[in-house]
Amino acid sequence: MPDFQAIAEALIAGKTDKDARYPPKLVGQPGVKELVQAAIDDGATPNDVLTQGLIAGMEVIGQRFRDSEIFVPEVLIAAKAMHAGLDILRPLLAESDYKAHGTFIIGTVEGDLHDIGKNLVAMMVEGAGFKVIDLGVDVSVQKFVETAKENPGAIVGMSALLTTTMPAMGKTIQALKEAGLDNPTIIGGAPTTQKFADEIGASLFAADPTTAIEKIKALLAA
Ligand code: B1M
Repeated sequence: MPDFQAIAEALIAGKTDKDARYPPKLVGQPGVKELVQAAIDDGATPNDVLTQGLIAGMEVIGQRFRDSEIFVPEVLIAAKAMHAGLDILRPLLAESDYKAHGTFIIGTVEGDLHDIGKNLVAMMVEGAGFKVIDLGVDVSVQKFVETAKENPGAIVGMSALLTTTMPAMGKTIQALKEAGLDNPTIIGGAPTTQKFADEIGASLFAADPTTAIEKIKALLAA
């Protein structure tokens, strides 16, 4: 019987593989890598391993992070464990009839080099079952527009940490409209607010990754 719960628990604990030294209490125990492989060997579909193992674990991480029960390092460690599992699943998912929930383009806007929060959002959204295109930092308006054009319907996510770079979000949304693109947009980052999102015409605002995922899913379901 595939043990999805064990996969989720290993991910939450940040146990990537058997040889990992972290967390100390699980030294020598199988990690996400071995547990994902075991589930596949036991006949589980890649989709079930993804949704009931990896995504289920990342959901717990997201909720604990939002409730300030855990902090950035724990999220990064869990995301590393998630990637150990995804490395095994990715080729299998490509061969199967698995469809991602959608495509999520994300970048830190022009002039802004802060990427810690942006990376967390990218990892959590990927962990929630989306295909993520991470454009990195200091992303030009043009780059966002080009990528949106290449990915019709993809959600365009923008992060900004500086009050001086927030206006680039509005410029990007304006440029998307001028290019005739109707990709939904979501903004976030410490200085941004729902009020600012409304002013610049963003589809969504989220203060944290879990809220971002909830709002994106609700938008796509509407
Ligand atoms: Co910078 N910096 N920094 N900095 N830096 C701030 C942001 C600042 C508040 C510090 C301060 O003065 N108190 C200040 C901004 C002031 C302002 O604009 N009002 C500031 C400044 C001024 C600067 C420089 C201009 C400093 C200088 O050179 N004079 C310079 C600018 C460089 C540039 O970008 N062009 C600069 C540089 C840097 C470093 C390179 C040294 C480094 C960045 C390293 C990196 O990111 N790789 C850095 C850092 C680390 C910070 C602080 C200390 C931490 C930011 C951070 O990573 N937070 C920050 C002060 C602070 O916040 N205490 C500061 C943790 C991260 C998890 O949170 O990014 O908010 P956050 O992401 C959250 C949410 O906001 C949300 O989810 C995340 C998880 O909950 N979220 C989204 C983020 N993006 C989202 C997108 C979404 C949805 C949610 O949808 C798409």
